[in-house]
Amino acid sequence: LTQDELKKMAAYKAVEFVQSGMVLGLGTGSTAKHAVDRIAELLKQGKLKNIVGIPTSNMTRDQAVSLGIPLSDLDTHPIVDLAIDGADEVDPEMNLVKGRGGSLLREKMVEAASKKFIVIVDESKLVKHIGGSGLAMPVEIVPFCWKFTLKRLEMLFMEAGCVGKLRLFKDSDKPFITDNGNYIIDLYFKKDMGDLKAASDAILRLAGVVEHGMFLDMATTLIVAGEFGVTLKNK
Ligand code: DER
Repeated sequence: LTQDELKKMAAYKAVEFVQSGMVLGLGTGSTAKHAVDRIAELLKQGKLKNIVGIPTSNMTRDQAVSLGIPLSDLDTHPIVDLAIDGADEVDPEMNLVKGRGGSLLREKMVEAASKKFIVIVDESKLVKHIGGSGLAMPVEIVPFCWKFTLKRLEMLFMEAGCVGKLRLFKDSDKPFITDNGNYIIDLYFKKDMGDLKAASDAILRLAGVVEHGMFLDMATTLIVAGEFGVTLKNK
């Protein structure tokens, strides 16, 4: 099975929990894309009715529009019944790293407003503890004096050997711009960042920081697709 087939399996399993009449948080990324496709398919087949989607990015909004999924937003639906989204890393407590696709702010707003949040991953996303993989920990910041903010973020995690990099558009030297007009600093840790809640609070205290990619204590269900099939775990 290819990684994409595993992602599709996890996504389809999650959509089994969608009921007619729900307000759905529609995630972003290559795994969530399959869930959005599947929801549209069931709507077309009449197996699902009266669904309203709250997209977590302009990319997902465009996909949902092209598939005919009715859309709304958090202003109209401040409470979301179920959100389905992927993740870059998942630890045993279901803490997540998200945002390597750049949509972390709207994802976190939608998923924090959701009564249930199903995370769908292939097994490659499972880690012992988040931020330890040496891969990017995204932080959305305002563009104003971004070098200053980058330095402040690195100093926060000096002991963990943290290095920050301004995210650029693919094959470009232009800074990546999020759906919200902000920049992203990707933090890379050489050592464990320690207590996640403390790290989260410290990052958010920095003026100039908008949001970060640690989703702590937010997921309610984890669906993992691996070579031995699909497993589901509730928080
Ligand atoms: O950027 C994001 O938050 C995405 O949801 C990411 O975490 C998962 O993307 P993937 O399903 O393409 O790996």
